[in-house]
Amino acid sequence: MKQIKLVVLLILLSVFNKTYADDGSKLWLNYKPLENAELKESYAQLFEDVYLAGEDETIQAISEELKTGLSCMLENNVTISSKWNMQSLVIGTPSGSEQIAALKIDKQLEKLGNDGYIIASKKIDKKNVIVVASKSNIGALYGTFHLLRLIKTESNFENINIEESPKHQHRVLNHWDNLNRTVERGFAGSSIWDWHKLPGYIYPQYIEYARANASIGINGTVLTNVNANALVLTDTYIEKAAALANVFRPYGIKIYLTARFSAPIEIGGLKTADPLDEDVKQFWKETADRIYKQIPDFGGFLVKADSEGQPGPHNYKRTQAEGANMLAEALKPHGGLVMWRAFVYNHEVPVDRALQAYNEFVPLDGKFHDNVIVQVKNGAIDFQPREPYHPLFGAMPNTPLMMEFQITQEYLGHAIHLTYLAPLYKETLETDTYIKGEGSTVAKILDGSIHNYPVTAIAGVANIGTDRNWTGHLFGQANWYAFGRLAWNHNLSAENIAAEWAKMTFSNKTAVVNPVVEMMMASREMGVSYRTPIGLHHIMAESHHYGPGPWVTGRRPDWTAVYYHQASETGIGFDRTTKGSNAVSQYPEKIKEQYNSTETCPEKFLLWFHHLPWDYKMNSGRTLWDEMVYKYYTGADSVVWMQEKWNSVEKHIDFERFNHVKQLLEMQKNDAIEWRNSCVLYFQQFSKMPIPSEFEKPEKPLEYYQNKKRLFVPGI
Ligand code: BDP
Repeated sequence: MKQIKLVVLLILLSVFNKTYADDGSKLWLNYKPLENAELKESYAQLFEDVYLAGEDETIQAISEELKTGLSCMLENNVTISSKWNMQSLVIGTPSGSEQIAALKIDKQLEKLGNDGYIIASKKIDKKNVIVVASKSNIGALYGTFHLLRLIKTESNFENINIEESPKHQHRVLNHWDNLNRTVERGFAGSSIWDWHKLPGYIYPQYIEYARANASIGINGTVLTNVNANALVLTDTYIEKAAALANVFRPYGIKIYLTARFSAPIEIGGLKTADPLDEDVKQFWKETADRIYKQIPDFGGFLVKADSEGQPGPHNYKRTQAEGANMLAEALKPHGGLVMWRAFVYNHEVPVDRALQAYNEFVPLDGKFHDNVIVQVKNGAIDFQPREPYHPLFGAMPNTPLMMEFQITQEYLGHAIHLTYLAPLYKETLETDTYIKGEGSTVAKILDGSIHNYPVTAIAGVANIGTDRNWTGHLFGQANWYAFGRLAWNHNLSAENIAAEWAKMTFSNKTAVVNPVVEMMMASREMGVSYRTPIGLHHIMAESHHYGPGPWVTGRRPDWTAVYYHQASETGIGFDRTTKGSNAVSQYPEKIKEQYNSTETCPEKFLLWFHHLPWDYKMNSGRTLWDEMVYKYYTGADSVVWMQEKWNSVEKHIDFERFNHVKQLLEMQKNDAIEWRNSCVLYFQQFSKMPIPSEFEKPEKPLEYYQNKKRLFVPGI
């Protein structure tokens, strides 16, 4: 009680003490004054006068960002002018400025493309300057954000020479936001899109959202849920979406909408949505025309069809390609893109769910129109804490594929657990498929270098809502940030991104950066260990997917846990080998062989591909049962390690953010113990083996955990 009183008192103090209170609302763009006084002084001289060439809305956005960023971080008065006057910072394009044109960097910029840029030390009229230049104003905006990041992270500007260009053309957030402002799998409040007040009212948050995305290179946003509502395609909603598009345009962000396949029936008054029906085609053509009238740079449609009850071409015995192509034809005259999801599965199809997308899509390779890209989740089941890469990557050389990652932590502790996802993203991106010899990583398939895809893209399911800190958990911001950074450049390391984010969010002090990065880097593996070690998957609680549920059974086997873990007295794991469901055979030969044998299958995927006896010997020398228990216990214990790390930063950061994370870590610790106890007790019924004596016994019996109900969990 005493402790709670103290916490409340400290919170009150922090709220009233403006200099300390930080609610995280400014994200990584908080532009606090630099801590290093000497550096601040020298930067202040370097970045006092800016020549910013050009004058459209993007240039205005650059100007605003520089004014705020430089004057806050450097505590100086920055002057920005559109005339060359021997300033020391020069920003713009060769077409917007004689001085930049005179640098003869056109070819270099051309090579970097529209979004690429350079930041380099140059001489203009014999004056040493730092130039941020691009072919386009949007590229100059990206370069400006990079420059501000370099300042914030206290980088060296001497003889600077940076060249940047993105690895994917389309770097997109997917919002699973409904028109009533609920967010499917959203844990950070309501949807930030206030459809009721649009188009009349523009929240400042819309601009902040655009700035944050542009700062990490995101250039597209799908506003609505994949489980779509056809109403968004009516004029009333298009007008609302257009208002958002207007806000985002200066920041280089295009909007996309989700297209409900049955919209011709629901809002078009037709009797069918058959993609080969002429009236249906006409409906979509007119719909596209109506959208482009209001949103001339509309990005296109994202479609979930024939999955989890959503309508689709299967309803008319048509293929996924026929469905996608019909929409592509409607968008084609306007330059729009169809992002067609490969997440197609049905419990009535009598094969392992992991096989279904591949079986459905591979025969259609090359049959999609050139403005269709197929959006594939990182793994074949569903955003699990760990999955092997989706076998579709590499299997469709003639159809551009894009990645769909989840940023929102549906299966990784919602906005309560600290789980840094860049290691998960990197694990998939760096997997070698060997499809064209060694080095044929998933990343290289996505960026087009393996199959020469003409369109390249990557999407992340957003974790953003109306919470003051945007993502519920402050560290959720790091996942938004890391997704953007990797969408721009998949070669960046998870660790460097974490350090960059920590510096921009908290401080450049090593006493902060080091522990924060260590926590972040360990957090995903920890989350896997206390939930689904050794390749276990889909054993979470029903519906909300937050806590443990290895006991979940039900009508649809593909939505139960018992279907996936297959635990019995003889062993545990899903046999996907050539003797089982044969999912291994969807992988290229080399990978297939590796996964098919227990000798070579990485232990992290063992129970994903193999059903093994409880006394199977692991590399550690332990039995499978002991190893599993060991993982559950050490995983849960490591949250305590994380708490200690976090406590070490207390004296270096503001109380408000410190306490926010501290409270959540305590919840995470208790949840991790619940996962551990539930799973160990549940599986022990089958293994009938003891918990090794070095570990404390679970406090409560299995029934206690089975009966624990969580009500009104958000995000459903
Ligand atoms: C699952 C989610 C569900 C989504 C579905 C999807 O539980 O809410 O609608 O993915 O991606 O992970 O369509």
